[in-house]
Amino acid sequence: MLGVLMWAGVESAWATFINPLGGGNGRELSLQTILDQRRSTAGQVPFDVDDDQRLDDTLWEFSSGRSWATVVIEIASYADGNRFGLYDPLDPNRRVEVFNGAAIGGSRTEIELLKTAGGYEVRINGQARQTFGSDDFGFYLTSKVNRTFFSDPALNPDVFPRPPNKNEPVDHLVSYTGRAGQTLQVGNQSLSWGAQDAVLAWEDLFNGGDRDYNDLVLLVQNVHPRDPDPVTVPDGGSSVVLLAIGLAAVLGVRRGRWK
Ligand SMILES: [Ca+2]
Ligand SMILES: [Ca+2]
Repeated sequence: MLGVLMWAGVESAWATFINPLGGGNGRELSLQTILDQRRSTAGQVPFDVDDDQRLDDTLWEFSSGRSWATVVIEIASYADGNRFGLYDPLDPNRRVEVFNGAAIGGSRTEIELLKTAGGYEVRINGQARQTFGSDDFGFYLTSKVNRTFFSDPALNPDVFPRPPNKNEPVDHLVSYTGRAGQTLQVGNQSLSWGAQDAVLAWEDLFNGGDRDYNDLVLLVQNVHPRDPDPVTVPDGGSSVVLLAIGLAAVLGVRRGRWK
């Protein structure tokens, strides 16, 4: 018998709470306002930073071999020191920096992934920088005070100190894929924000801080949340299938924690 299993990624079943006041005691623009001011479909197509979150934003894939990352806005007090990049989920210490602390709104970087004999070579603006073990990757943010937060909350060092989600691992990233024909205005650039393009919005403070997710907002084009990879089980694998069902149940329990 040949069983095919879906690898169950650990992901949240519920949207991540975003402070609607926008942080800075209301002096900063909220994430909703930031995106409404820039999206071409504002006033025509509803968009909601809570309801439209991608709940499967822990791991990603490129939609083809080449992608572009653009800084939409950075309004954190750490803005001049936040660094953003990709990490290898097989070894989260294997990272590629896409933007350093000097990046500002409109900064744009090309990312390529090339299959090689030894794995997947990651190139930044044409320069080989790192080799990943698979074509899946996560995103990370290293804050000005050298805290690194990952798109997979399970890797993060902090928990929310108060409700909602008190004592649960902090989700520092909320993500939104776009829709066909939609664009996002970034400075004088009008960039596609379609179904294969994602806005990534980060909270850069340990313990979730003010939970406004407007500290670093990026558009990464030509990506999508990782498809669950089928795992082929060899003949006689029925016990493995049962084991995997048990594992899925355990993961389901873990997932439930992250409401
Ligand atoms: Ca998330
Ligand atoms: Ca913040």
